[in-house]
Amino acid sequence: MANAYIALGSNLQNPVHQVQSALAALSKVPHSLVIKASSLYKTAPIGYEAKDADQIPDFINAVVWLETTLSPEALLEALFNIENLAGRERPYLNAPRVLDCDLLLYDHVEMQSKYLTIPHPRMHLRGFVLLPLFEINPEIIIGQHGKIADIIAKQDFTDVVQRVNAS
Ligand code: PH2
Ligand code: MG
Ligand code: MG
Repeated sequence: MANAYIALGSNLQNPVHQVQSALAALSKVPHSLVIKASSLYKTAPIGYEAKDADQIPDFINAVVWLETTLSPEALLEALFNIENLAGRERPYLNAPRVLDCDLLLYDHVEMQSKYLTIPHPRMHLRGFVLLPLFEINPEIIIGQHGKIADIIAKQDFTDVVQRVNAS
């Protein structure tokens, strides 16, 4: 069994519902078991031009810990299927999305291919990933970036991340 961590994000069409449906879909991925899911977090959109940022709706984000015997590639395909079932379209890079499912970590694998880079290349910069990930496993190490607690301590995410439930 490998330990995989998956980030969920939505900022269209009832994001809370989208993320909860994705959680339900993840619990049905073959050869896999959900170990833990984080709370839902309401987060300000990151990575948009300042002139556009106020037109981009807030996101709901969460992170899920899955045990799986699927390969990283097979798991990625399962995530694409979940995104597509939610009606995900890809009109342009970082477009508002019904559902984004990103594979963050897969055991201690470090790999780079056309479709998949693990650890996710920007996860160490993103409060909307780091805080839910820390909530479900504070021992996480993110490749060469090191311990999650140290990464979080060096940055200030208080303005971008707000926990919206405690389930
Ligand atoms: N995803 C992005 C870009 N920016 N910002 C927030 N708050 N949450 C996201 O999930 C997100 C984002 C690209 O995947
Ligand atoms: Mg993403
Ligand atoms: Mg994605």
